[in-house]
Formats: sequence, C-alpha cells, structure tokens
Amino acid sequence: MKEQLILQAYEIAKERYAALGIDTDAALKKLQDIQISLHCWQADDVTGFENAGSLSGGIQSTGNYPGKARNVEELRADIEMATSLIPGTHRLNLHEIYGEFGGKFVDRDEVGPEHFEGWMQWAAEKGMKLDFNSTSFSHPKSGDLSLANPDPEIRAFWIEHTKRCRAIADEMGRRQGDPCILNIWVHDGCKDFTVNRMKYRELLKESLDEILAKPYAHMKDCLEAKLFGIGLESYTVGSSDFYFAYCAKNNVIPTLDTGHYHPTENVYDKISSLLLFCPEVMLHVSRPVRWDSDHVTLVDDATTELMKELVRCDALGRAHIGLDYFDGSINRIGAYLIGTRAAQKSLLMALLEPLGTLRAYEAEGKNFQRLGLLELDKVLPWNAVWDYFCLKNGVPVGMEAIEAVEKYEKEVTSKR
Ligand code: RNT
Ligand code: ZN
Repeated sequence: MKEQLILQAYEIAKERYAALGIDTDAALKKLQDIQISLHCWQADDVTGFENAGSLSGGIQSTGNYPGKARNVEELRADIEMATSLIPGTHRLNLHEIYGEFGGKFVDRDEVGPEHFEGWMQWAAEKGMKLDFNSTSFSHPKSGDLSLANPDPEIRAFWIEHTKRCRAIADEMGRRQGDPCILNIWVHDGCKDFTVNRMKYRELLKESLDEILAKPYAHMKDCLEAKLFGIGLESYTVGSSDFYFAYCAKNNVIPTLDTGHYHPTENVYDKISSLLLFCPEVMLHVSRPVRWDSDHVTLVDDATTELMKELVRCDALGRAHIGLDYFDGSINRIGAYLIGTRAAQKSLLMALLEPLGTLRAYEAEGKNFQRLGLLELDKVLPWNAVWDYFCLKNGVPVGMEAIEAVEKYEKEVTSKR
C-alpha cells in the first residue's frame, strides 16, 4: 500500500479521535509495549518432539494442511517468519513436549532445564521471552486422570512432571530477567456420569498443594479450567469453580481460555470479579465454534469485549495475554498472522475507546447516549490507526501480509 496514503489516513483518524478526547499516538505507544504470548503448538498441530502417538487428553486438532513443522529447526523458522509479520515484540509459549531430547526418550518425570537450553539461547538471540506449560496429554500414562488419579503411582508421576516444569519455568524466567508464565492445564475428567466427583477434586487439590509448595522467584503459576474434553464430556475435575476457588484462596493466577465456557457465557465478564480476589489473570485467547474447537482467533465480539474489559478495568498490567488455537486445515503461519494480529487489533480498539465520555454518560444515567457512543465507536477509523502501526513497525500492511505468507509457503513449507 502507498505509504503516503497510510499516513494521510492516519492524520484524518487522529483528528477524528482527538475530537472525542482520544490521543491515538498515546494508544499506539501502549500497544507497542503489549506482548502477546504466541503458542508454539499452532506450528505443528500440538505434536511436539517426543515422537509419541496421537494427540490425546480430550483435545483435537483437525485438518491436514501440508507443511507443518516437523522438528525444532522448522518450528523456529516458522515462528521467526510469523513474528516478522506481526508488529511489536512478542513471547513464545512452549509446552513441555517441545523440549530438545537429543533423540533419546526422556520421560515426563525426567525432564529438566537442560532440555530447553537450545530454546533459551534461541529466545535470547531473538529478544523473545519464553512462557511454559506442563503437558499431561499424549502420553501412555495420560489416561482419563493424571493429577487426580487415585492410583498413587500415576499421580506421583504427574506431580513430579509438574514440579519439574515449574523448575524449568523458573530457569527460563531467571535467564530472561522476566517471570516465565507457567500454565498448568490437566485434562482430568470422565466420559459419563461420575459418582466420585468429590474424591477426584480432593486429589487434584492435594496434588496442587504439593506441586505449588515450593516458592520460586522467576516464574508465575497459572491454573486453567475447562468445561469438558472430547471423551470426557460429563465431568471435568478442574472446573472453573474448582480453580477460581483454588486460585483465590492460594493467590494463584487463573487462566481464562475463551473456549472453555458455555457458548452463551461472556468470558470478559469474569475479569473484574477475578481481579478482586486473584493477583493477575492469564488469557488463552481462542475461538470456539459451537464447542471448544480452537479455531483461529478473530476480531469478533468475544475478543474485542475481552480486550476492552482489560482496559476498562485498568488491568493491562495484571493480564498475561496468550493465544491458544490449533487449526491444521489452513496455512499455519497464516493462522499465527491472523490470530495474533486479531488480538492486537482488538487491543487497539480497546485503547481507542472514548472511555471517559462513556463513563460520564453512565454516571449520569444517560443510557441512550452510552449505547449510541458505543455504536459510533464501532465505525471510527481504528483501521487507519492499525495500518499506520504496521507501517511504523516495518511489517507488511494490508494484502502484503497475505502475500508474504504465500511466498513463504511457496519457498519453504510446501517443500516439506
Ligand atoms: C486445552 C487447553 C490447553 C491446551 C494447550 C495445548 O483445552 O486449552 O491450554 O490447548 O495446553
Ligand atoms: Zn487453553
């Protein structure tokens, strides 16, 4: 796109927003500093480097688009490509199964920081910070229950795994001089009517108490709830009630995955409640289509309302924004491009909202005016501000981004 055109459009947009008391330059300055945590598992449909069997644990990636990353080199190349198209500096969210195990079988209760040495070095070179996840799925001991398993041996195995993941996260955080955000999600649940609901939750609570007992200085723990998993439809041990209560009581960070609630539930409405009782929140921004399908994140009401809520609650400093989707049916670099930019565009819309006026209307009981301004806000030229942001960051604007993905596919991923 012509640079001149982008600059002209920005100047007009700047004036339109200024008339409503909004400083677009200040909004862009804030956006520049927001790091999105890119989930490494979009690059290979949650396969990882363990050479294990198929994906299990109630999650499913569908689609067989050619060119997925088959090893650490390809995965890093794809992340580098994706981030070259995304304005700003971002983080990379690794799962334990993405360790570099040197061709040996390293079981989950044997993993250590040494298996992430390559990642830590690579991330430091790229100026990218790392986040981390324990992995309870896709393993012979995964079954239906891991940390809530009544079999003491299996439970001990997963407790050891999760403790080790905390130690790895702490080492990542120490090395990068910024806390590594460790997310713990376990798939534990039952397919059908469950009569020992209390028992499994007691076990999960005990496991977590043991896992989280050791304090670390360079990592932060997050617990992710879920509504149901495939094959585990009737009962989820780590439900949102369970984790919200656990997090509030133990000062732990809850993770809100936008695909993990009833389809008519508004995830954004949880932020203001949780932040009154928990230290921070972690987000897994996703897009459920009829169920927790993990479609690519878009600029839709669910995403924009979520980001607006962070701004309205003055909570940007207390929120970790990660993505969590895995679409194997389209170009996977394209999926990173669309989803990450969608999260950023939604954040930009949130930062440009005429909040002062909206709040004043609300305080004065001017409810028509509030609704009217919210509607007007939707058609303000935020897109011109976005294009300018991309231009300023030296990343492709408009159609150029799609063309860049096509070029990488032609030259790299199609040859895999
Ligand atoms: C599963 C959870 C979890 C996973 C990743 C791979 O429903 O959302 O966050 O998607 O850990
Ligand atoms: Zn998630």
